[in-house]
Amino acid sequence: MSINVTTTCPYCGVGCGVRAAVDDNGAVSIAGDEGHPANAGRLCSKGAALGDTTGLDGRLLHPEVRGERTDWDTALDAVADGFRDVIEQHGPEAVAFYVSGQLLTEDYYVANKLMKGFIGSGNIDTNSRLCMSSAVAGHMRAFGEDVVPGCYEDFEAADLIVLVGSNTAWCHPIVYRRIEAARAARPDLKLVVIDPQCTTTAEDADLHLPVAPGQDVALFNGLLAHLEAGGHIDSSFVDAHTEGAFAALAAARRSGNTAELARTTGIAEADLDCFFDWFGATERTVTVFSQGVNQSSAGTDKVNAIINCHLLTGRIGRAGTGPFSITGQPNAMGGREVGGLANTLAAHRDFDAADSVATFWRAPYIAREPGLKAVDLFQAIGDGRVKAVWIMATNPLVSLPDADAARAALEACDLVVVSDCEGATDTLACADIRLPAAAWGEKDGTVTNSERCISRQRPFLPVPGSAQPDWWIVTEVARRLGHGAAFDYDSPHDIFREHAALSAHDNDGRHVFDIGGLANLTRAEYDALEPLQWPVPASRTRDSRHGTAAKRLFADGRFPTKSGRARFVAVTPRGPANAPDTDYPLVLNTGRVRDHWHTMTRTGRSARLSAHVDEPFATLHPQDAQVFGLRDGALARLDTRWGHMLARVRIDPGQARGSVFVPMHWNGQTASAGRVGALVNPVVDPLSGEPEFKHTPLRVSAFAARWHGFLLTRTRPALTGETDLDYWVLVRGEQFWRAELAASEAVGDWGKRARRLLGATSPDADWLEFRDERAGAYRGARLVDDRLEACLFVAAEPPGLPARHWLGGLFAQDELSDADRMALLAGGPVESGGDTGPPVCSCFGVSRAVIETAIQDQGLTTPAAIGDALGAGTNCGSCLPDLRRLIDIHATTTDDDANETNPVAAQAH
Ligand SMILES: Nc1nc2c(c(=O)[nH]1)N[C@H]1C(S)=C(S)[C@@H](COP(=O)(O)OP(=O)(O)OC[C@H]3O[C@@H](n4cnc5c(=O)[nH]c(N)nc54)[C@H](O)[C@@H]3O)O[C@H]1N2
Ligand SMILES: Nc1nc2c(c(=O)[nH]1)N[C@H]1C(S)=C(S)[C@@H](COP(=O)(O)OP(=O)(O)OC[C@H]3O[C@@H](n4cnc5c(=O)[nH]c(N)nc54)[C@H](O)[C@@H]3O)O[C@H]1N2
Ligand code: SF4
Ligand SMILES: [Mo]
Repeated sequence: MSINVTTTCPYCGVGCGVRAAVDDNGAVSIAGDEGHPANAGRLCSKGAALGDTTGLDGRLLHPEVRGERTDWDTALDAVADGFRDVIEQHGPEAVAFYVSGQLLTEDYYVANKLMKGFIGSGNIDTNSRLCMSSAVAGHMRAFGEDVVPGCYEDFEAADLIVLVGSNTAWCHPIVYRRIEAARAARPDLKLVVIDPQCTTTAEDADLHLPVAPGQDVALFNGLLAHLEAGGHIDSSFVDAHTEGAFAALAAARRSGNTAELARTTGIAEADLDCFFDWFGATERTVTVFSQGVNQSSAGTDKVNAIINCHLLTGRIGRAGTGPFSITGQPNAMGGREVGGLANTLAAHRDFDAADSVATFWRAPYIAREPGLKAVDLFQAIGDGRVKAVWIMATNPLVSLPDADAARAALEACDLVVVSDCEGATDTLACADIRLPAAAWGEKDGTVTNSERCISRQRPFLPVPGSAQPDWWIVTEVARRLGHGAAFDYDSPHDIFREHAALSAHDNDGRHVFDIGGLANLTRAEYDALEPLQWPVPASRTRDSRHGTAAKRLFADGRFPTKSGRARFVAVTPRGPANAPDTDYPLVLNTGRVRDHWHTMTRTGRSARLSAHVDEPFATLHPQDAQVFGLRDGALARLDTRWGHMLARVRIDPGQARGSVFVPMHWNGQTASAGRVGALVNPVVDPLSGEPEFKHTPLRVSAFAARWHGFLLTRTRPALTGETDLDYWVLVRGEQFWRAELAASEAVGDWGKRARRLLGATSPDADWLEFRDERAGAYRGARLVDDRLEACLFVAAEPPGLPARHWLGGLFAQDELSDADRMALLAGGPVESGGDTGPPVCSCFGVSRAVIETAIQDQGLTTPAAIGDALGAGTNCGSCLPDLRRLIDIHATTTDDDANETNPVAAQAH
């Protein structure tokens, strides 16, 4: 029987609605939900490829205790006994949960309730500490509560959009599509991007301000002083609804004149003037900020420096205005609602509300103090203060700063429990107990997106093996710890109602987060729940749930502080915690690429998503590359005081001088030395505890490889044991796995090694081989019944290797022709035009070469024309910025210039 549901995308905080269908053969198809307010039917490349990620290959399907597969009773008893023993011997502060913005609100709620209400410790923290905690702290200081005042429609209503530390085009693509559409409809709408590097987002902007890393506070203080000097103060708003303006302005004036500011921020004076003038003159201004702001040792101050400018101009709570913290994970917001951060209690209440929450929960041992924040928590695990930890829906051994120290901490910990959907992750490798969690498509519950919109995630696939949803697992452990009565839930619906009721409990309008109007939803109403924005207090009638009441908050100028006024915060610029020095002269900046999600456990399953950027890379400015002797496409070794890695060099004039961008996605399962988290300084913002992922002093040198190579095999190759391979990276292809390889030591006998790597040890294997000892080249291929099974190519330098995409195509063939066999040994297609390179458009697999040929031969000058000719860019639109760049390149340069570096692929920041 076929199934059709509407659900929500499990990736970014845009929170797009998805229509998922399963046909009679079990095939999954995915489309955008036209009815969802976030996306109105659109999906980005990641959302569109969700169907590629639901397979059961590699899933964790059964509980395991110390490496042995077991049943749930045994595993749950082991978790409960382990936690109980530690609590009895060492107290509740010796245990902890480390959870995730990828849990559903219902999962999150029970985990938080168990730790803070029943185990009685504040030690539950979440990966939102690495992501949103500076925004949370900034909101609390300015508004008295963690509230995002605006909504996505404000992007369409604005006349000026300022994106600060946000690569929106790649990380919040559907919001970016909405901005693009608004700009097309109203060319007067101006876009300013503030980012040290010229990202895809920045390339499209009317004005790009390449701020020196960490200097956003100076920049926004400069803006605040300029707004005052230019007479742009909304005095009636400031007088009636704010406090602290005097001190904030005094601090801002110290940022100096434009010339001084240009020196601190590294931005040209004329560009500063232009930005200040636009901001001053434009009433409808939205300032969107993301990780370039939050992930900083001055993250909270950056947030308040931005909010100050909106308070001074009274631009908040009205259409087209406001500071807008855009959330990363699908349920970053829901996690904050339930109180999943160690320094909040529950339902936007702090620890001073402990008695009230304890009464509601009937909690015997409510925590009265904040617990350990993520980085401190792992240090406490490392030094033995925390002896048992349960990690859910996050992969900290890849995503934490100083990730090798985090690994040492887990290795030394008495009891490590990990709940995950995948069978092999870096974190699971350290787990004593592994619990199989239901994945997206199987789970049931709610998430809240960046604009406070609560949406349902609905199941459309059966839960496989013995996997169980996270809420069930937590509840079963709670029962075994003796708290059955408080965790007597039959379904997420029961949990959601309790969560909604808690938000209204003792509220009386003091907390904006109030969804009391949903506390009595019937099961059928919960199942049919349409996306809606909070607050939804009980006083709102059911009919007005879909109204506009919740779209913008603070419209009446009342804020949830004690005085009812918003607070300016006087902030003083300070640079990043550690400046570069002679040993580590560069700065490591880390972040994301368009088609991968975090530690790649999900997008790494999709061949089309893996094609856009297929290796860990380090992007350098051409002059830095020259200084450090690095060539485009070569391998580099990156060292910081905390760790090292290997990455493919990309040279890009859009990269800030002195700064090196590296993506966060590769992990110990997909690369030998690609975990950038191991290099990141674990210094944190003193208020929020958020790490400085964007700024670590770095040294870079060429990696002297004796040979380079790659292999393609139908089955996933096991490379973790090949210790002499300094560099390997595993890439998912359509019908094969590819591994890129390199090493500093020569291989004695390639023939023997190749047979082992390709699984052709039996003497009668159908084996093709070519060697050129002098050139250092080797090619080997294994065939089974004339079908290509595996092949390996080795050369002294990367350019000596054949094209990957052409070879990948051979795996689609049931039988190799003689010409194909020849080509395999020759290391390239015999007829020309056989290879077109990696795709720019992942939806239709259209490569750069094909697009460039069409631009030249057919004289195409717009992305729409490329779409008509080739289909590229007509589905999800994620590649539209890339298409515009290719058009620009061909309008302004000759082919030879354009080929010098690879601008499309190089824009991977
Ligand atoms: N494709 C994709 N999309 C994602 C994700 C993903 O993994 N992949 N993850 C999601 C999550 S959880 C999050 S949190 C968001 C993150 O979304 P973004 O914050 O947009 O992404 P990042 O690449 O981490 O960083 C954004 C930019 O900050 C810039 N930056 C660095 N230092 C500074 C500075 O000092 N000042 C300023 N102004 N900018 C600076 C970087 O150069 C970078 O371009 O993306 C979400 N969306
Ligand atoms: N260097 C560097 N590091 C960073 C950042 C950066 O910019 N630079 N950004 C930081 C940010 S903003 C974030 S949000 C983090 C993200 O970092 P992580 O949270 O560590 O990354 P994910 O890969 O999303 O990990 C989610 C894990 O949960 C599993 N999972 C998925 N769904 C479920 C489920 O329903 N239940 C359970 N139990 N498991 C599930 C997945 O298989 C995966 O193993 O990374 C942070 N780390
Ligand atoms: S923008 Fe893309 S990744 Fe984000 S929610 Fe929408 S479809 Fe998912
Ligand atoms: Mo995030």
